[in-house]
Amino acid sequence: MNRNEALAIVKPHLTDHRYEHTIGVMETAILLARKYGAEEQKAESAAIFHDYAKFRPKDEMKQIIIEEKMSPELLQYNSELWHAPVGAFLVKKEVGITDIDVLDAIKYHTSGRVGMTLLEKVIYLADYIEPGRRFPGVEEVRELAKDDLQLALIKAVQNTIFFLMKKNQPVFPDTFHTYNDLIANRRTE
Ligand code: DGI
Ligand code: FE
Ligand code: FE
Repeated sequence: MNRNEALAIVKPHLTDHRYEHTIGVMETAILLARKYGAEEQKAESAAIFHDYAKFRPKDEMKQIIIEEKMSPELLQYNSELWHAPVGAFLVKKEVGITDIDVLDAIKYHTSGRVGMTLLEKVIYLADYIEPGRRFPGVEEVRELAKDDLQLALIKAVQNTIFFLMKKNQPVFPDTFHTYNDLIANRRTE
């Protein structure tokens, strides 16, 4: 499957706005992969399909989480989290992508996880800093991403947690675990 074939598959599942976002994530992910030594082809595929399930009905996502025995904890938190693991499942089932690295990058693109791979970091960060994103703090993360993937990622996860806390929203435990893992493995200057 080449890039245009992949984009044609994902397009009908997304709004125009979300499709533009996907293109931005793809371009950013390829640049980050090149800079930090991740596999460009995998970064491209994972980026194109990362929000594949974004517009699935909540009931359908909930059913998949239960039937596929995904973490039941997901159901207690914001349903915005569900499209990532459900997306990985559906991209395998409906699109036929079997590359575990690509599927995991999709699966963990919203919460991150402990022990993120380079590809997972690239996709998480590309999703956060793609050119269409405009929110407070994004410019700082874009600057950090130019020469320090790890620091950029820490800042992005911190901002996400701050943002949720400011709105009095619950924070999914894996998001905290991601943060703690990144901090524990931070280079000491
Ligand atoms: O799908 P995108 O909008 O491109 O971005 P995303 O996959 O990072 O999803 C962002 C949404 O997920 C946003 O509405 C905030 C929510 N979210 C991310 N992390 C957490 C979270 N919600 C809760 N409750 N807890 C989290 O840790
Ligand atoms: Fe997403
Ligand atoms: Fe996204």
